[in-house]
Amino acid sequence: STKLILIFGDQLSLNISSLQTANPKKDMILMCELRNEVEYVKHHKMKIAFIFSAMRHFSGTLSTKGYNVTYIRLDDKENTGNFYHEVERICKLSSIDEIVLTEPSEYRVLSDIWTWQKKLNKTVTILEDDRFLCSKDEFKFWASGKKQLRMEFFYREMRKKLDVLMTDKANPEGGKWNYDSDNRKSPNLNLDIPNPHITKIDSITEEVIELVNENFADHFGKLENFYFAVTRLDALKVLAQFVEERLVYFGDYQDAMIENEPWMFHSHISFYLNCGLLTPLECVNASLVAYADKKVPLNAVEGFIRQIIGWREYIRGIYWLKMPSYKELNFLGSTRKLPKFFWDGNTNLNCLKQCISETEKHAYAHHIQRLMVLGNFSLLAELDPSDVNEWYLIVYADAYEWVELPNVTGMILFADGGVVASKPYAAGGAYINKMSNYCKNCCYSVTKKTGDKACPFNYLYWNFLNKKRPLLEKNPRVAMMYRTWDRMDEEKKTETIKSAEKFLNLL
Ligand code: FAD
Ligand code: DLZ
Ligand code: SF4
Repeated sequence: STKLILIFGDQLSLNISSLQTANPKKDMILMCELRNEVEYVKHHKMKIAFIFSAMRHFSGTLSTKGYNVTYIRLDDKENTGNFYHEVERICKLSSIDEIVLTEPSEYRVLSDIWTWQKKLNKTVTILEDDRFLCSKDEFKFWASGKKQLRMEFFYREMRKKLDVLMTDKANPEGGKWNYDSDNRKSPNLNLDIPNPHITKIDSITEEVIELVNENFADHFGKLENFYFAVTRLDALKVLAQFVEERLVYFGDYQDAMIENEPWMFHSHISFYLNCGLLTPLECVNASLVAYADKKVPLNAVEGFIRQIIGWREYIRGIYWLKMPSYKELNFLGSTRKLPKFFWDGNTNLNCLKQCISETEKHAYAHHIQRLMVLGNFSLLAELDPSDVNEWYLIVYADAYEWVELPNVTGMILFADGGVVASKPYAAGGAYINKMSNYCKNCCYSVTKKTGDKACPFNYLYWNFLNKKRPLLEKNPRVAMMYRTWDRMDEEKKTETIKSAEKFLNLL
């Protein structure tokens, strides 16, 4: 019988489970560029170009390997614009007995596929995505019966299971599971930060950039600085360069931010991990080799590995454990619409301006910018979770709902009431000032607490805690802050709330 194997834009891995079932002589592979996928949220121009170019390169690789690939381009006349209708169209044109696919990464797409078998009257086989190191069932098993789902404990299980950085079955390398306390160095302006890896644009990417400019000119983001690897070979080069040049300081400066230094000592591999050009274990192993060769310290390798086998897998586990209801959560009842400056960077808050303009330029911002600047602001300004989720899904080239949603709803907005984070990641300007040099070029004063010149984070922080008191007071990790607030004199409290209300009303 003849199978139609559908490969999604984030399944660009030769060893993906669906392809392993393929008989290259008989079966058909289908990949498609779809208006619906590009426009259901209006993705960043650079993200669309990256994914389309990587898809086109991957389909080329498949053809070279002898597979029979049907690749539907965005501007193909017959292109219906969505997965179901493309599959239906191919089924009408060719004699297909069965549809086979590796489960899509997003609930939105998976729940649609559940209806296909009936509509098409053909067998639709959905295979597990074994590119992740922890299966959905394994995560459910780990989560069952637990009151709290803390990443740290999940991570330790993963370390043991994968036998990574272990001295024996039970004990972690160096005696500690986590070296985060070493990983909070303030930025040092004399740091020699390596240049990022920039992949040369080839004719395929050039064509795609033109296509995006023609079709999606009104989408957010710039397209002038295309730097992405679009093949596995080039993605491996990005990884190698990271391990060689940046990993050594990955831990030390993990939380540091410097104006006009978007890349810092991060790895910039999330794009490739998430679309399938790199595998998590090969990234982990590359860092372990550097550690074995004594080129990088333990706090760097441990920190890096924790992000990949810990955070990344944990976030995906939470997504599948909690969907579809997770998407609707709004524990704090926040309803403010996203301010316009998220789209144009036109704000006087220098930290936000920097992070937004870098996002616009690169479809990338590093973790602490997403968390402690953009995320912290979204939390304190009580922005509507669905607006914030949509923004993050649009603007980052590594964003797919499975990874974006738990980070936004759980990690930054506390909209899940504490599934992912044990307390809201709220902070005043002092934190941003400690970890960055943004405040030096800001028209607000980070040391002022109230009034027009004061750093908005300072009064928004207390205003937020005060307003959400009924929901947060019982949390032991926040209780101390309420005692500090209660000790403040009444005049200062009134000033704080007045400043916050004035600022928020102008948003
Ligand atoms: P590095 O700092 O070098 O980290 C190495 C790798 O660890 C990353 O490539 C990534 O695969 C993984 N990782 C680290 N932290 C996380 C995390 N919290 N969740 C999942 N994986 C993690 N990451 C995405 O891949 N897609 C997203 O849409 C996304 N949205 C985010 C939204 C918010 C509000 C926050 C706070 C974080 C988000 N992250 C997301 C996580 C993290 O910020 C990015 O993975 C990281 O910035 C990517 O850059 P890098 O490859 O240089 O990461
Ligand atoms: C993100 C994205 C975009 C912008 N375009 C496509 C596309 O045209 N075709 C495709 O197969 N995939 C695309 N993707 C990635 C999909 O959103 C991703 O495959 C889903 O998240 C699968 O659940
Ligand atoms: Fe941001 Fe406040 Fe610093 Fe300005 S002073 S950069 S608003 S933290």
